[in-house]
Amino acid sequence: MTGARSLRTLRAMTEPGFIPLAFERKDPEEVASAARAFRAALETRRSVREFSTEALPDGVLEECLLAAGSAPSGANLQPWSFVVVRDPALKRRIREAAEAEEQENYEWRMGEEWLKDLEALGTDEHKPFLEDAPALIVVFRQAYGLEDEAKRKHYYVMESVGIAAGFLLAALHQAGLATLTHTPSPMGFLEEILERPENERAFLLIPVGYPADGCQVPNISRKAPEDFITWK
Ligand code: IYR
Repeated sequence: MTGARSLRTLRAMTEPGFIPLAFERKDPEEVASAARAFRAALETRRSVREFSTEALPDGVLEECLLAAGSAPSGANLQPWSFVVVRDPALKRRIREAAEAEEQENYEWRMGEEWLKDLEALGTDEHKPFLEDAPALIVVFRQAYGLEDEAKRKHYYVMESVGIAAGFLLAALHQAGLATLTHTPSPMGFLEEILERPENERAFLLIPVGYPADGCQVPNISRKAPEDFITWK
């Protein structure tokens, strides 16, 4: 077999059974302050739509992708793959295809109510960030597994890939990078341009980089705790 090892191969190489959990117990005060610090760090994340073309430090994307790949998943089948696009010609093709879809989205697919809901974000069909950002991470979900050309069932794919994407966004933010969660739907063009296998569907397109000088973001607010948390 060439290329990546299949999950089945990895499993065959792994001793069966259980191992002790590596768990670092924090003091109660430390638990609360760690939670507060992480919350405060995440709260400063904003979706960025104006990127600088500045390059990324070496190694950062790999670290963040490893963080994403550590997410929990249905039956631990890890039904995701990530493609990092840095090649300017590929970024251009992706921008052109995304803008073609978005043109139709804004023109007729989304409808009045949707367009009104987006007004505060100031978005339109132009997506220069797809070329400006030094990297685009395309998250794919694997609808089923393909090992040695045999199909294998995957479980809770949306949940699993959503969690991995959340880990990725948090890791990139914690590393000091800006991101956008972009869904120029339908996203089938990403499967074609990036020549993905038949079991993969584009899930999310994440431009990554530094904000452009003078970058502005919408002045939005977040729900009050009582509006989204219920204690019983
Ligand atoms: N995909 C379009 C429209 C869009 C839709 C939602 I829902 C957003 O939160 C933001 C944008 C675009 O990216 O412009």
